[in-house]
Amino acid sequence: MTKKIKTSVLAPLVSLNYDIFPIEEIKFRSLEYYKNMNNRRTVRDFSKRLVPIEIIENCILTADTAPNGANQHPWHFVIVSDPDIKRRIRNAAEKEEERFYNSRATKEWLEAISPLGTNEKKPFLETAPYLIVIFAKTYGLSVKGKITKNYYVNESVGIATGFLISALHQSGLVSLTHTPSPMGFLNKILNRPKNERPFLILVVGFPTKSAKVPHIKRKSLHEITSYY
Ligand code: IYR
Repeated sequence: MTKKIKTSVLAPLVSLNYDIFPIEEIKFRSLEYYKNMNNRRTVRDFSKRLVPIEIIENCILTADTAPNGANQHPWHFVIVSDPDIKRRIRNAAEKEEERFYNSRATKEWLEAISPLGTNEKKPFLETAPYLIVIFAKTYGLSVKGKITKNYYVNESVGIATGFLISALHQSGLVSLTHTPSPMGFLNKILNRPKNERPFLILVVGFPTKSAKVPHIKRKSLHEITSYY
């Protein structure tokens, strides 16, 4: 037997705001979007050029439109532009990365990332105008300390992060997903509560004029799909 939910807790229904395009236009739009996103590259050479905070805020509002478990929005975004905080994050991240590259990473892992040419030095954590530090709310915590369950946290925060990366790219900025591991130092530096787990650092700004990216290939459709 299905459990009855009190109708008073159901959200009221409103009309869907949806543009109907002719199918040819949908085809065109899908291709244009792909071509645009295919130009996105993860960048590690950031210039010092500043970015108005409003652009970052608009992109974060886009991230907040992501589908998420039980509409709980289990995320928190910390926008870091303060040079002192950026320096503290860089110092802590480089400490972890030194351990990663010199002992923690397996030979297999180091081989897998060797084409990217990365190392333990992370100057971009100070050069880029913004670090958006994304936290996942592993559970809900009210001001009174009441704990509630959050649903599909990883999926939700992953999708929101994807929306954010897409929004930044569509706006004309570049980004880098950076995940020093472990990232617990971010809670301390940024004063975040214990129910929040650092998900990743998104480094955001403009590339330097001479920025280079690794020569990588996307997969072909047949490699990543099957049909029934
Ligand atoms: N976190 C390290 C190592 C690293 C790991 C993966 I998986 C990458 O795709 C890239 C780097 C670093 O940022 O250098």
